[in-house]
Amino acid sequence: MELWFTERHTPNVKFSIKVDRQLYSGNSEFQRIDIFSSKEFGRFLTLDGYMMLTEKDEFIYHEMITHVPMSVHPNPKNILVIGAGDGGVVRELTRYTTVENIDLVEIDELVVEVSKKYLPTTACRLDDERVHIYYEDGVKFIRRCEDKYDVIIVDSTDPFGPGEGLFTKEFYGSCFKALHEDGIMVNQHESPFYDEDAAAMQRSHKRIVESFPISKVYQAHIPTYPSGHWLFGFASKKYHPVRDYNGTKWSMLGLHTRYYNTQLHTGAFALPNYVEEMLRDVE
Ligand code: AG3
Repeated sequence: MELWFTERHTPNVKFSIKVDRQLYSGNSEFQRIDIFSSKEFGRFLTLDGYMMLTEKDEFIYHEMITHVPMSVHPNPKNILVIGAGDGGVVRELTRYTTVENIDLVEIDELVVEVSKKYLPTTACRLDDERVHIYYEDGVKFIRRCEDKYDVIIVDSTDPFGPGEGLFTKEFYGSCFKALHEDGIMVNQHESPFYDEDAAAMQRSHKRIVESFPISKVYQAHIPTYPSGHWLFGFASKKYHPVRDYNGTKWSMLGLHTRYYNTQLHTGAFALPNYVEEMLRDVE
């Protein structure tokens, strides 16, 4: 008997991974949570049947969503992470000795519990003393924040279900208010490739452009997400992600990364023409 996990990427495309074993399945108040093990990708986490991370390729996503803003901001000390209960973003952030405080706002406590138990390589730094976890809806949490953070990282699910509010104009406005005058917000920005994802990506880009003076998009190659071509949004009050980037300073930190490097940082902001056109259409 063969066991396969399948995610529907479009009404006409499916992506499947052969499963060795299902390690966990449960329902929280918010969503269904599953952990599988596989030969090709190691263990992987899905929420409501959508791929969140695999042990094999999560480093790409977590390095790119974290090190790009952390290397542009000259002195990031107070960080807010929204979503990301699997701990991948926190793992990357705790490598910066200059970071003083990390607030992690995750709506679903069960995601944290399950990740700690089954995904020790991503959830390994959630107990760092600088990390404070709030089990709350990020949309509500951020309404109360003003002039507080240097960097905000929005590691959401897709723009439906529990993560829907994290793609709204109101939410981006709250992020702007929650940041210091030179703050940076980065978010997972969906894929430009399939029509439905591209439409979601354009909608969120439009709202970010309306909320921040500097709003750029960068890309990475993530094999287990729809089309494998994924985007991140870089929204900023003051710093430009390429012109204000000091790669030499970041290299001096001596952090070992497997995907991110200083040349790739600049290159990731060079987008294919069809993506540039989609973004220009809503700017
Ligand atoms: N955040 C989810 C990215 C979106 C994936 N979409 C999909 N598979 N349809 C990933 C969380 C990792 N910390």
